[in-house]
Amino acid sequence: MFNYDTVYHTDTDGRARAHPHTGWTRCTRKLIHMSKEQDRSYEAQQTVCPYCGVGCTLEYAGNEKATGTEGPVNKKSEVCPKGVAAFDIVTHEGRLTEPLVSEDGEFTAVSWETAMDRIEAELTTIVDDHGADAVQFFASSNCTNEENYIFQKIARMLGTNNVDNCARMCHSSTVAAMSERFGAGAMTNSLGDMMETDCLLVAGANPAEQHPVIFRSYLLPAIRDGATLIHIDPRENDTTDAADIHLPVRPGHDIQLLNAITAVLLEEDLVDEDFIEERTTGVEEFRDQFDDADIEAGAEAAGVDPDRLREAARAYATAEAATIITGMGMSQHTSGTDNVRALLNLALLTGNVGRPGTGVNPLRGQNNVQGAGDVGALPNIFPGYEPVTDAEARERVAEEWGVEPPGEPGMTEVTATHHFGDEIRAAVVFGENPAMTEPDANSVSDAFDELDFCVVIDLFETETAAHADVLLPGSSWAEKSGTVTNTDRRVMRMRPNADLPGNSRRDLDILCELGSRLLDSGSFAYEGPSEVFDELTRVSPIYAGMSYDGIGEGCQRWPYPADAEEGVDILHTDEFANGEQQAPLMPVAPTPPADSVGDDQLVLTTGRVLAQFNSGALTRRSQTLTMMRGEDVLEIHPEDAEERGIEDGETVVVENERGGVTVTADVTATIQRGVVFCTFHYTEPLANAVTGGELDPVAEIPEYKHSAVTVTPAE
Ligand SMILES: Nc1nc2c(c(=O)[nH]1)N[C@H]1C(S)=C(S)[C@@H](COP(=O)(O)OP(=O)(O)OC[C@H]3O[C@@H](n4cnc5c(=O)[nH]c(N)nc54)[C@H](O)[C@@H]3O)O[C@H]1N2
Ligand SMILES: Nc1nc2c(c(=O)[nH]1)N[C@H]1C(S)=C(S)[C@@H](COP(=O)(O)OP(=O)(O)OC[C@H]3O[C@@H](n4cnc5c(=O)[nH]c(N)nc54)[C@H](O)[C@@H]3O)O[C@H]1N2
Ligand code: SF4
Ligand SMILES: [Mo]
Repeated sequence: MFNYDTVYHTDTDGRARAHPHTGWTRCTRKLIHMSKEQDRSYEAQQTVCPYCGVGCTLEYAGNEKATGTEGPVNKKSEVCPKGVAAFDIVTHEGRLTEPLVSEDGEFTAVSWETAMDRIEAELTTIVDDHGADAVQFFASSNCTNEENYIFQKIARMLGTNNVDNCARMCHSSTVAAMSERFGAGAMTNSLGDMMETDCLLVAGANPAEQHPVIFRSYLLPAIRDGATLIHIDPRENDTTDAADIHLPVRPGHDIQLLNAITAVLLEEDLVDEDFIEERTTGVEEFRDQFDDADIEAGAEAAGVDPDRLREAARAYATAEAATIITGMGMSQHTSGTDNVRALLNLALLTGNVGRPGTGVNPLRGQNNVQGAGDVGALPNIFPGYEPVTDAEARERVAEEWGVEPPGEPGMTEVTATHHFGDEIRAAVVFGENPAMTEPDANSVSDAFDELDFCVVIDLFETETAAHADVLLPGSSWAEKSGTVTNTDRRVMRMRPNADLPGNSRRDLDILCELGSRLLDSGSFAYEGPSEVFDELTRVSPIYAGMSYDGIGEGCQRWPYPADAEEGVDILHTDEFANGEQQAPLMPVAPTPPADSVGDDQLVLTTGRVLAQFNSGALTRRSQTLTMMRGEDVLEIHPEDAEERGIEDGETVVVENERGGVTVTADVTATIQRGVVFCTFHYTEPLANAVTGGELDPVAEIPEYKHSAVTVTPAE
């Protein structure tokens, strides 16, 4: 099926490509030897990788490189190249080392006292004049549970629920759909449990590149053990290389595809009647909706071969245990919540929930995007996913904080940028880069200039930091302690491996000082992260039974009730997380994407590659990772290229009414006709200059995966 021994390779034109499955392990070894000359004698302590949500543990290895340690996830100490290169940014010469204030567009270094005085004065005036809802708080999925907990505590004690994190742009639609049906939005099963599966339905995710250690250490072993891999993705990528069935869906047409699979399950009687009877409601109405379903037409509308689709439906339904893995290809659409609802129907119809090897498993983004949500850095929930509208939950929080938080949900973060300069007068941006990562980025960038006041806490002068009135130098992953929660709900501890550069400060100290100045010092006086974690366990029921010491070098998994001996591995076994025994089956009708595609236009879908991470704030500054993948390309099908007179390697212009960018064409048949793909990791091309600001109506997630564009050779 695939050659496990092939190594990472570079094209002759220097464009690096990660090889499927293995490239990175070999490459990792090579990277360790490629380290810089100077050595520093930092302390080596087990901590958690700052990049993706897999949660590999690592430590300082000397020569400014990290090495994997035997952790709860990476049991054999394996890490991918990003983990190995994580020190490149810790010791980077571009790190912010002094607080900066902007005067007439120029940053000047000031003392911490001066910077904090300015923040206190400006935010206090704005809250006095316009109310606390005039401030938007951007929390950080790259930062710890304790930092995010304090951050949302500041917002809520000030009197606003306007706090959100980039989970909004990521799995907010998945969480909305799963919470609605199952009562919890997180992975239903554990990573270890995935090795028990007989079928993996990977929908709109590319774990071979985006969750490489999960792919290599959990999914590949299951596949090699005979599990069938079905990949629903408009492109062929490293995950597809290991797939038995590839369904190259047209971007934005997943509901047609999933409904056609559903129709096959019903038509061919591939459903689990006992499970449906015991654990679901609404089956009669559901069946009625599919009575006249035209499977062939559905498959064709989705752009896939009906026979392959039937094969996929049979493989998923007849497997003894089948698991769904879902990612951004599903979630990042104006129909994102509906896409996931349609996916959930498959699991419910076939009884693939609540047992080993089954479930619906969103692979989460950053090292603490799961935790940022768990601790309440979202506008509609308190720590532990208790709704802000619930009076009892507000009282429980008030008991701990001495102040009752507001009961109206706050603004989500993309919507907030649409109100910069009117309802929203100030922003506090902690460890996020929205001026680059939000859709229609040129407009977002302009919107930042409409604010009366903007504070950014980051490691570098990012694209967002360029709009700050005060820019504070925070601490990197290697300089902090605290906890993070990985994709399969495991809380793990971070420990420092390096000293803070210059006058930078620990993020937790910065936030506690901010809280003390804006509110009262008593509410933000903590000995350190462990004391914050203790408070979190009192406020958040899902963390109630955990302890900072108890986590140690291992992990604790939520839900972990106060009286339990350990956390729960598989959710929804006897009843769903909302206490219901049954979940509703709900038909979903397709809705068109926001951008309609003109005759001469192509559909741009965006995503990621192995060696770069999100806005690239960290990875573009890493010498080693840039050597692996230093520039973006636009994948375009040979026939689409030929029609436009575009040659491989040529510069092309990608544009629509929102903006235009230039990028190098990569003419390849791995992308389907009519679709082009690039990443959003680079400032040039800034992919989000052309993505649109239309949002899913339920979760307010943007449509990063479907933009109508024209592609022409550059003059
Ligand atoms: N190397 C690396 N790893 C990362 C990150 C990174 O930037 N780099 N970022 C982290 C973060 S924040 C996240 S959220 C995760 C995301 O991890 P993934 O969900 O795997 O991320 P994407 O690459 O955005 O999208 C996945 C796939 O969706 C496909 N796709 C595009 N449009 C559609 C569509 O309409 N339908 C379907 N079915 N598929 C479609 C794309 O071709 C792509 O292969 O990765 C995390 N891990
Ligand atoms: N076109 C397109 N756009 C997308 C997506 C897509 O698929 N396509 N995906 C979306 C998704 S899923 C996501 S999650 C977002 C990501 O969007 P962002 O969260 O805005 O992107 P990051 O690059 O992860 O930004 C992290 C920032 O935090 C800083 N940072 C990192 N660690 C620390 C720390 O310890 N302390 C402090 N103070 N700062 C720190 C970094 O320097 C960086 O500036 O992008 C979204 N945008
Ligand atoms: S798989 Fe993710 S967590 Fe593990 S080393 Fe790579 S980037 Fe870090
Ligand atoms: Mo994400």
